[in-house]
Amino acid sequence: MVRVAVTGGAGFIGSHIAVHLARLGYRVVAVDSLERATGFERLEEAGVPLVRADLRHDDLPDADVVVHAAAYIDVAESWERPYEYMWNNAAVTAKVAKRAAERGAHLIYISSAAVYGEPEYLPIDERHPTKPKSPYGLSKLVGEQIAEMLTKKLTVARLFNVYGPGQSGPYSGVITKFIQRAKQGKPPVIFGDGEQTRDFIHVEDVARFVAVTVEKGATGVYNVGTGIAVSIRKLADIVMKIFKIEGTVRYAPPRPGDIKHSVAEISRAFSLGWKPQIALEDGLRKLIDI
Ligand code: UD2
Repeated sequence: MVRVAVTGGAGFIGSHIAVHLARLGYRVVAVDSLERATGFERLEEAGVPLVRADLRHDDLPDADVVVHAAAYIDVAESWERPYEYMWNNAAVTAKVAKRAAERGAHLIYISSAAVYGEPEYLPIDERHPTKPKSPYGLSKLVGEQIAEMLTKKLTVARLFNVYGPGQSGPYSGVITKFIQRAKQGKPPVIFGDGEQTRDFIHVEDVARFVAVTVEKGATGVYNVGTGIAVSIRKLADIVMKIFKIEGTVRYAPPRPGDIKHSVAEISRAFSLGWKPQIALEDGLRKLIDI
């Protein structure tokens, strides 16, 4: 039986990946420091074992496939704590990649569209220049590069804006923020004019993508998005409609350092036989009861 270790396995994205792979019959172990874990209950419900390990200090459990999803993810915080971001995201990836290579394991590195920085053209394909705009983006890019140096059995998944059940806390994205307000009957707060666009991908579609790469042993760099650009204003309209929110959207000053547009070119991921299955409205509706 194929053994899979998912680092950050008790986090938002990692826990969805771990549970999905376990349901497909892989022997999954989640590895997590529990420093910022939010997906602990999801693992428990699905019966996925958890190893408490901080990869800055501890070793990785033995496995045939390593999904490396452990990272700090807050762009703003990365400006305050650049050293911690480089250590936890980039340096730890060096350790994970070396151990994976020594064991002949397939490494799937969960990266971010943040490696691209300000888009030079749209949609963003995998050949787009990588010029991150934040220490966070740089830490993920250096993670990619050191992993490429250390192992050939590598898949890099550059995730666009991920949402879904279990995203919570101060590090959550715009969808979670809008829904948290909607649940209190409050309209969304839009930073800037709301004309900025993003590519929102459901976390279960991300998990399905990872499963395809595991199953096929597919290596290389892949964008993981939907290929659909949605403006923040349109997102606000959809959330207000679904939650039947009265009143009007509020506007606040633009967030410093924000990029204007982001949308993925996803034909490479398509070529593996994967495609996103959850349309944005359906994904949002599924969050109503949670
Ligand atoms: C996402 C990732 C980030 C990085 C980046 C790559 C999240 C949480 N962050 O950042 O880790 O990978 O993509 O490009 O997934 N906004 C509002 N109102 C709010 C909150 C946000 O208008 O209450 C706007 C915000 O100004 C931005 C857009 O919504 O224009 C998306 O913001 P975000 O924080 O969800 O994600 P992003 O794209 O900055």
